Amino acid sequence: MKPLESTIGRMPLSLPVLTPVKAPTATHCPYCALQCGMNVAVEAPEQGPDGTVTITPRQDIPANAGGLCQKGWTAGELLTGGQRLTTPLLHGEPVGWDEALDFVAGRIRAVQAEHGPDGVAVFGGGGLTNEKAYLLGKFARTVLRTSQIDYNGRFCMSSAAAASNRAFGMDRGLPFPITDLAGADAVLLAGGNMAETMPPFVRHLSAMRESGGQLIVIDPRVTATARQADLHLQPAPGTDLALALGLLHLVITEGHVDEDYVAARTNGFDAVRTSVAAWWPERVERLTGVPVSLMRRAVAVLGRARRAAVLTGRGAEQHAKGTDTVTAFINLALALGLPGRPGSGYGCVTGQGNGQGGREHGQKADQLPGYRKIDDPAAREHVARVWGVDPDDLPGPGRSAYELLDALGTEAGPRALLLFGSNPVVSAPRAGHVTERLNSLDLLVVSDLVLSETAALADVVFPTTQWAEEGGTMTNLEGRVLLRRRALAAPPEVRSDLEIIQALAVRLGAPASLDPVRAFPTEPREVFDELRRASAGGIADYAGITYERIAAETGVFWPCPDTGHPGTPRPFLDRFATPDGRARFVPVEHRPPGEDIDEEYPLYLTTGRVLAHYQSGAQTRRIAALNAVVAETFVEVHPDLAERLEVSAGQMLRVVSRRGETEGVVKINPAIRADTVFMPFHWAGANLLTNPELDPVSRMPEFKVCAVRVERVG
Ligand SMILES: Nc1nc2c(c(=O)[nH]1)N[C@H]1C(S)=C(S)[C@@H](COP(=O)(O)OP(=O)(O)OC[C@H]3O[C@@H](n4cnc5c(=O)[nH]c(N)nc54)[C@H](O)[C@@H]3O)O[C@H]1N2
Ligand SMILES: Nc1nc2c(c(=O)[nH]1)N[C@H]1C(S)=C(S)[C@@H](COP(=O)(O)OP(=O)(O)OC[C@H]3O[C@@H](n4cnc5c(=O)[nH]c(N)nc54)[C@H](O)[C@@H]3O)O[C@H]1N2
Ligand code: SF4
Ligand SMILES: [Mo]
Repeated sequence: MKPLESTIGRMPLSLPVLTPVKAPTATHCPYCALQCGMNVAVEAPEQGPDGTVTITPRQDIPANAGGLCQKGWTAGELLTGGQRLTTPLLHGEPVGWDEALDFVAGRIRAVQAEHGPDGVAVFGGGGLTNEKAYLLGKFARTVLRTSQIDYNGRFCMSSAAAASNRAFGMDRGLPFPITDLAGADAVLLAGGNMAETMPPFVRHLSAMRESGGQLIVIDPRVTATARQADLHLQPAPGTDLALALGLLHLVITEGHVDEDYVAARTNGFDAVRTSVAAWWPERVERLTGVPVSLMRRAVAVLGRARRAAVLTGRGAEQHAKGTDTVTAFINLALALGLPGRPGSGYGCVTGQGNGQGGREHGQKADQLPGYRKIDDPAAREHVARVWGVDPDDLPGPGRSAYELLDALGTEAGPRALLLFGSNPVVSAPRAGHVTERLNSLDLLVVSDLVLSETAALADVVFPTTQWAEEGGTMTNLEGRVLLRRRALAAPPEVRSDLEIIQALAVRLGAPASLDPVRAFPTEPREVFDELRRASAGGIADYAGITYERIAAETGVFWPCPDTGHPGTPRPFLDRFATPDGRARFVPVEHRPPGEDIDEEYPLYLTTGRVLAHYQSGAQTRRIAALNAVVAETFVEVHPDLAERLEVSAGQMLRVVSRRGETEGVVKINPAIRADTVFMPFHWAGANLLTNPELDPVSRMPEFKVCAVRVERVG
């Protein structure tokens, strides 16, 4: 492994040559799950970096209908600048593809000869197209035959997914079109800050408010979204579960339960009714800090609403009790009779570009394509038949994302890692420890478009194509399958992830029954046609979706079992996806965070996002216009805390947790709780502090709350 400095200094500086495919091309933003539609126009000179890419919003995609955020507007900058990778790197040195691929294949063979198939692990991402996610899972299970594959979605919406599966038998982020929100009388948003994380989303909430609907936001901070709310409930971080129990208690005592709906469409309400009896409002106020009067007003708004939605974001979900917290919000929605009613429901606001599709097609440790379970014999049989392998040869479930990273290089853990589409050195919890684990590997291979902090540690880096240089499908937060289209050619020495997977399969040799070239196609459409067959009959059934239909119909909602089927915008209207068609109430209990504050670490740290930057920042920190907005990490503190520490805005603050320490510029904000500090995770630092305690069901780490102390620097 090479230290960061030695590889960065030798980044290849050759610049891409732009060749127009067709301009403008209708495609979608490379970043978040809103998947805003955009037109990409390319003006391409024969040579050099002077080509310009112009991005304008599409009007025909309902999620953004003419809007984009600043990340979308500036997304073209990484296509043309000198910031991207343009040749493979071997120990930091530019090399040819054959040399890099041969090296990787040789090392994989050596590691597996010594440590068995599970000696090699794969880590994927929710930003990968459906085709990439699918082929990566197939490659891991059939060529590497490893059980050790998981992805960054585990850090994202996995708690909401687990809770939705438990309650509805299906996890489709929003089980209704986003435009339904405009017609609601009330929306309760727990732990989401759409004004910064999905600005065009706010149009749908504003449309609701303009026609008399009310927005209720639950967030410990007064965010840009909370400022637009009719009611803002500001609980202590990590106390949403108690708050949701308290709200349901009030729904029951104030007579707002939709008894007919509960009787006709659900099971298990009696146990939940009993379990929330002890969560009277005064007790909840003591625990959460939310005044009883505000809880009552929120319940009155929800109880009055004819149509309403309950939504959760990462703020409520990224906790060691995230699955139970989301379950408590789903119980609330069910008691009010919302899920499966036209214009109403519960939804998780999915985050990454393909956060929805990325969790359906088999890059998850416990999963096969079509949202099938890898330990289900019928699922194994079906998928093995499509793949042309023996079901007994498919590995079983592997480790979840953090557990996988934590095991790397250990006696029992994998010795090699292939990583596609994630930057865990910045984004994983307890990132200092994760970096040590990555450094202890015999082989680290990273496929990326830029030299991310994680790529900088790799033995081999593969430079990969970006969104506007490739085709494929992305499934947005509504479950609508969309087409990513190629607007320009990639630089000559850059290959797509599909090409990289095929090249490795050819070198490693697929099982005897497979021809690696045909089993791992590089044309996205060919991969998609196989994915359709692999998903057929599964929960996330894409069998009837074709590229032609997506283009003609501005997206198709899954499940869509055959080409004559219209797709399913609202899957729960008649029945839920459970065996008896009824939704399940599940009793849950509040518990404190994995790590509570004490004398030594007296403050809560919570982490999240700012508008101008995306995720680990690997892409957006390389875009000048976005760095001009926010250039460095910061620590948001209440004025009272700043006064006690004798710091003022712009000075440096050290933040220390049981796992590590970091520094950030002081930002004073009277709208944060005085017992809480906030840091964005777009720069290395915040995650040196975070607590990797995992949710027992979803294996989601506790990103949103840990105990810290802060000190003035100098
Ligand atoms: N600008 C930008 N947009 C993005 C992304 C990005 O990195 N940058 N990433 C995309 C992705 S992958 C995702 S997952 C989404 C995430 O979208 P959001 O869920 O909106 O994002 P976060 O900022 O992580 O968290 C939302 C809010 O949770 C609050 N919060 C913190 N702790 C708690 C708590 O205990 N309870 C409650 N109720 N709230 C709490 C925070 O104050 C924050 O305002 O954004 C997507 N869009
Ligand atoms: N403290 C804290 N930590 C968090 C969170 C939080 O709220 N707080 N949020 C968590 C959440 S919700 C998420 S989703 C994760 C995300 O964190 P990461 O998984 O690190 O996500 P990105 O920064 O998007 O990393 C994607 C990487 O893949 C590259 N890339 C983009 N597209 C492609 C592609 O098509 N192919 C390949 N090969 N590479 C590509 C990008 O350049 C980038 O380096 O972070 C989590 N970490
Ligand atoms: S909201 Fe999301 S999809 Fe839309 S432009 Fe911004 S980052 Fe891109
Ligand atoms: Mo995410």
